[in-house]
Amino acid sequence: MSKVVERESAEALGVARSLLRRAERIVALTGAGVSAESGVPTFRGAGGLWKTYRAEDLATPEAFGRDARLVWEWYGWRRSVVLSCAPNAAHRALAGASATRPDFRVVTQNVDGLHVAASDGVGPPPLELHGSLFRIRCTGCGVGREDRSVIDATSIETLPHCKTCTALMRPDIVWFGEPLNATILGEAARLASMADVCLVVGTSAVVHPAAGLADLTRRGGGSIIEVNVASTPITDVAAASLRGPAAVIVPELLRHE
Ligand code: BJW
Ligand code: ZN
Repeated sequence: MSKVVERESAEALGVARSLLRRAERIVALTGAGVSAESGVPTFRGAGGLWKTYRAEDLATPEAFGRDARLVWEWYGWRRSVVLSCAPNAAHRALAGASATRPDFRVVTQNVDGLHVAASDGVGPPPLELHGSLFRIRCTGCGVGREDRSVIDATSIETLPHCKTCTALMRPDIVWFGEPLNATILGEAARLASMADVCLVVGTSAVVHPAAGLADLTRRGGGSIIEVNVASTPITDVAAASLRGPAAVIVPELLRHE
């Protein structure tokens, strides 16, 4: 098992930087914590969405089948929160590394679009494992589109409907119990398996299959570097675990990379 080097130890940043310097292929796996300093609520922990809302009532296909209006009301609110947020220094540092290093890819569980906003179309696009708050998809014919409009959740009739077949649209987000897009997950797994370093930022690492990607790097002989304000199931297997806010640590880590 890899030796865990915590942020508090003087070596930690040095070990992480040296791993990154030597690495040819890097995958950055991010979660809600990377957007916390942009003002986007996380899911778990103090102030997390699942403290106030039940995932079973809002983020499952069954919940949408029971009460699509309620689910859309919640997603309308989430969209309005995120629309008032901007990428932070961690998103920008990851976008910069992705644009300048040939084999640096960002894989995110986040649906807030802030990695895409930070990359501004430069470099390979971040892989969004769990979809996007700003894409919607038809429950009838499956057609999808970008959508940033204000959601009117007064009634089922006022919700977004398909321009092709008139059926109800849904958020293009992966809910609990739904499979991830096979092409996106396959590409993420390929990148993680081949990576020399998996840089895991701001995720509680409990939601699968995303949480298993870092292990693919380790099983392929690569190392894990973790950046988080708290410990997670990944901490024990990370070669270096840096404790602190992503917007401070990530730019520091990638500055000379
Ligand atoms: C900071 C910070 C700062 C804070 N700086 N850090 C039992 C065992 C194993 C698996 C399962 C099981 N039962 C069910 C499952 C499967 C299930 C699952 O994994 N459940 C577990 C919770 C137990 N997975 C699924 O259902 C997935 N699908 C699937 O498995 O399909 C199989 C299938 C195949 C074929 C046919 C049918 C099915 C789908 C998972 C979809 C997850 N969706 C969500 C909601 C999206 C909706 C939305 O956004 O509205 O995605 S859940 C939620 O969790 C969201 C996130 O992407 C995901 C991960 O959360 P994340 O990003 O880690 O956030 P937090 O809040 O948990 O953590 C934040 C972290 O940041 C913390 O560590 C903080 O310390 C840290 N932090 N501030 C640095 N400033
Ligand atoms: Zn349709």
